Amino acid sequence: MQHKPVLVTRSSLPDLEEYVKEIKPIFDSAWLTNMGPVHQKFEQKLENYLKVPNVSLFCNGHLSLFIAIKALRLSGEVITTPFSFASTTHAIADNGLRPVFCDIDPDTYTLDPQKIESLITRHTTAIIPVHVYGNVCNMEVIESIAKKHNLKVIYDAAHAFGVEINGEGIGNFGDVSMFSFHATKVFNTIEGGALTYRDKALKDLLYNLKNFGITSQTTVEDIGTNAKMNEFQAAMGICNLRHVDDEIKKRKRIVERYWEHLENIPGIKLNPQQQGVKTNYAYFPVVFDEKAFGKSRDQVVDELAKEKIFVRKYFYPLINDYECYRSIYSSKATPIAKEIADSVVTLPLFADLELNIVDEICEIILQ
Ligand code: T4K
Repeated sequence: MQHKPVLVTRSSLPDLEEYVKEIKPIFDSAWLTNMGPVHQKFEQKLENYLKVPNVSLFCNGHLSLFIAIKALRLSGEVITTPFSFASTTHAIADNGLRPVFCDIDPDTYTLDPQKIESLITRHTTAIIPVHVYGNVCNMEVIESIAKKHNLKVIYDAAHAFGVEINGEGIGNFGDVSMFSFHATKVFNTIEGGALTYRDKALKDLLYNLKNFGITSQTTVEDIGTNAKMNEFQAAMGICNLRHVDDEIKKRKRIVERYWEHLENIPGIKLNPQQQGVKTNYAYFPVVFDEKAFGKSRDQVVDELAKEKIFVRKYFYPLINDYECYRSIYSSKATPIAKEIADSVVTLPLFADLELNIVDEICEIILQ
């Protein structure tokens, strides 16, 4: 085929002139970081866009999740999903806590709430579910379990920027939600992340924890870290926020095209459209049932690669199969997650992906 290599995603960028205009005041003032005026302006704009009362910005999604866990003073065990990016579990383990893996729901790939309660022990202090691919977790059941057992809930909403449920911003649920603004996400600040939460009292603590725990020039109250979003990242965020709705519209068109080709094909399972959910079309996962489809996921990946289409197996391997965890855990304990991890690919999806490339991708898959 005549096209350039097609990767799983491609960062959305504003026009160069637009970004230059946005960073000009940073050059004029020489205030580059440490929660400057652009950072503050962006934080407010995000509160509006995400329809949440409080946003705190960070240099990336991972450190924001790490700090959320620290801020809630969790201890002991945390129930989470193995079907995610490394960040989710690493943030728990790096806080000195024990991740406890719960299996996932076979339709949404999010934590299966029916399996949570049997994993709760007297050491459990929190649940960290993931809105994986932007699919919304069963928050009602998760939060009723949390309430019953007095557990905190932190949602890893890295994939869920702009997602709403029944008109409400997804960042309003649980104790805290974490968003990633990495270059590969629907909305990016180059690198970046944010926490959203209803409890205003968290604001100062989060501010201090991302700035070494410093509370004044002569007081350091906590063992914090450096996780501040700088002014150039915030400026990129302000620019990209102007265009994100258009980007999501373009993604929708691509997703619809994939559906036109791949719906109702035996052995192919597409990502569910959830009722009441305004989605952001973050990823396009496809699960292959080798018996019904006739080819395995890995064969499909290889065939596409021959045509310079480089899909990704998000999220394979499962986290409980990672070298750094597998001596303590077994993926046999989470069989549904294992099955999905072994049979899923995420197809290329980004705003400027041409529809004829989508047609080609589907043609190769269906041949
Ligand atoms: N929780 C969840 C559930 C997550 O998925 C993530 C991140 C996090 C937490 C942590 O958030 P951050 O700390 O990252 O903010 C990528 C991303 O680096 C990572 O942010 C993301 N999840 C994960 C799912 O994907 P890789 O190692 O697969 O990225 P890489 O470099 O292979 O890039 C993938 C494709 O993206 C490339 O083939 C082309 C495109 N790309 C990449 C970069 C770096 C661009 O177009 N521009 C770029 O600058 O992890």
